[in-house]
Amino acid sequence: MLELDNARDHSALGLSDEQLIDMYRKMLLARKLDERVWALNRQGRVPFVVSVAGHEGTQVGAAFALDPQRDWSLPYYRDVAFNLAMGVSAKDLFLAVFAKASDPANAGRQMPNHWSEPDLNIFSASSVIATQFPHACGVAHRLQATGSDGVVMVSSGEGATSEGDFHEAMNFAALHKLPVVFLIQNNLYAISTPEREEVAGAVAERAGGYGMPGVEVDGNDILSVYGVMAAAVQRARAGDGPTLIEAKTYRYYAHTSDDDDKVYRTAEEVELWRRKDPILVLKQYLVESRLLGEDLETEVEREVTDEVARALKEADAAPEAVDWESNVYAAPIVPDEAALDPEPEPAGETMNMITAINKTLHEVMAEYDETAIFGEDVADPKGGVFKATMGLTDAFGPDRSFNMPLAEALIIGVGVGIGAAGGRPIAEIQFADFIHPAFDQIVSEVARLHYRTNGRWKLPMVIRTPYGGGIHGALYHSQSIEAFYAHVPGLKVVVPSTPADTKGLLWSAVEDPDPVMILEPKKLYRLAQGPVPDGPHRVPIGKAALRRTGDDLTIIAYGTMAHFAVEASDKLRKEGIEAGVLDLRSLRPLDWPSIERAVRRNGKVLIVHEDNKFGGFGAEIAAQIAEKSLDWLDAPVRRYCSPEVPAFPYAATLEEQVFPSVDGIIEQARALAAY
Ligand SMILES: Cc1ncc(C[n+]2csc(CCOP(=O)(O)OP(=O)(O)O)c2C)c(N)n1
Repeated sequence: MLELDNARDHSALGLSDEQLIDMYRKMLLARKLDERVWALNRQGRVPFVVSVAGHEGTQVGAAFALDPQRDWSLPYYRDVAFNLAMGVSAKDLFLAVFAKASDPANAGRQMPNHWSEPDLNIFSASSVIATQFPHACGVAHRLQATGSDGVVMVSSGEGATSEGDFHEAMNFAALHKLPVVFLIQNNLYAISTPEREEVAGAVAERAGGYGMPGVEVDGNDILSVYGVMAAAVQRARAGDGPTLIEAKTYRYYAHTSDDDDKVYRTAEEVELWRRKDPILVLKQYLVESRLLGEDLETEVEREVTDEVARALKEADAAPEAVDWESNVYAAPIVPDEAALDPEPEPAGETMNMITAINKTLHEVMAEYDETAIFGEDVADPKGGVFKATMGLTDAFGPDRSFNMPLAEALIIGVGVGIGAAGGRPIAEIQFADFIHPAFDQIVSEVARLHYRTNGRWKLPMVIRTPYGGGIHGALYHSQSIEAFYAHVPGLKVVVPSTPADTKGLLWSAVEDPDPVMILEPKKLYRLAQGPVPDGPHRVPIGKAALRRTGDDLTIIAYGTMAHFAVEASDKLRKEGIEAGVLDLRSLRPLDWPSIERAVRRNGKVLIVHEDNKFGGFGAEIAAQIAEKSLDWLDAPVRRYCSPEVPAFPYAATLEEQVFPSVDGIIEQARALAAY
């Protein structure tokens, strides 16, 4: 257990009289702002309010132990007082409440209380409970790896400590002795659910399982909170690792303006806690210490009231938010030129796809010091289950190439934090089938960060994962996941089919300021051989490659199926059918001009993918052709995909029946050509 500094004397804690008065001012400011915001809500002027009242002692006490110049924080939605104490202005908070265009955190795109202030190292938050914990670890990992002595504070309510993200982050923070302080504000309820129905044991005791100190503190006593927090920060700064602090506190109002707390707690209970109001506790201390007389109290009260009124007025007068469309991407890509001719084979040493990946990773990591690669078993000596990351730990050290615990949400969440703190994360998910635990981090966090902050945070993250079937991988080593992720604005999704493109897309992805998911067709890891240019080689994201031209039909495919389509096209040519092959390479953004050109060229399109047909990516291509190029069609668009069974049954006799084949493509192409 961490030593709890129970000094009831602020100077013993290193706090000056002025700092103490300032703490009081910040608490009062938060309370008055809170009251004002509730009033606005009752007047029907703002739709949604999250209250801080009751938590001010915990939050201001914690903030005063941090240094916004070098420390980072990942506050949660109730942290109004924390943000004010860190230097966010009351006006900025009102801009968020009114969802105005100049709301610096969200530009009107998120509900209020979704903090973000890059200038104060306050990282953007979503509404998803607990996703911030892995982010905090990522930031801390980057700080640690770059030799900074910065500390990361991450907070939540006690309800959040039941989420997997919390536990995965605690584990990782303890493993790496990361400079993180987990601050849990236990107000006894998660909306209506009382603590006894959500937390087994005590929150602070959860630290024990991860071998880190856990401390319980009276969250309504700002001096106790400050003492514990300062000790935890000092411990983290000294390299001694993370601490979990459980601050016992209470919220005086309902969970949010949409909640009715009368149905789950009594007025007497609220009243009991009001007697321990953190503002009263500090005020009493100040009066007893002769630091707060009537004059000063009146002055502080007036100052704070004026500040709230001024901030409200200014925010109210600010222009409304109108821009809903910009900043989905940091570098939007709108393909405008169709692929006209087959891409010439590049010159270079012939190698397979997995070798190309490994060589490229060595190159990009040598080129960019800020890159870090991590995932399950990626570190040497194993170097990845497919050997894609072989030699990287030896070459670049364990801070830049490291194993992750078996926790996919953590892998992606840590990547978010590394990216936030200036790194270029390259996350490996061992098999695409196991990416699903990270769906939330990818869709809610990775893809939305740029948009939700209107471009104030960028995430140049690469997510690599082997995907697809045809290798007897059975139901859980064969899945095609592209339809899930290509659907999501904010992500870029690419699928190479040749070793050279794998290299080129990887270089482009690492250099791209947006998150890019690279789906590596693992059937092609050793099957696809080809020349790969030496040194930096970039294939533009959003650009399809015409592999074959043909006047009878065009096969549109990607990944393993593009590889098969080329083989099918060459065989079809021998029987007099000219089938063009358009290898999409990039699913989002989609190279529409090249698709359109293919449709115009021969009016017949066969879309091939190994994912099942229903709701698959081919449906998007077919729909776009129907919407935009119907008049050019000479035959209905055909889709050749796997049937509606989970991909793919294990026995060779089963898999060969459902996995799309070269012969299957040929058969479909013949029928289409004859239409
Ligand atoms: C993953 C997720 N599940 C559910 C919700 C809905 N939700 C919002 S706040 C909340 C309760 C959180 O309680 P706690 O962590 O104790 O924090 P408090 O609000 O009490 O400060 C819930 C269930 C959500 N935002 N995210």
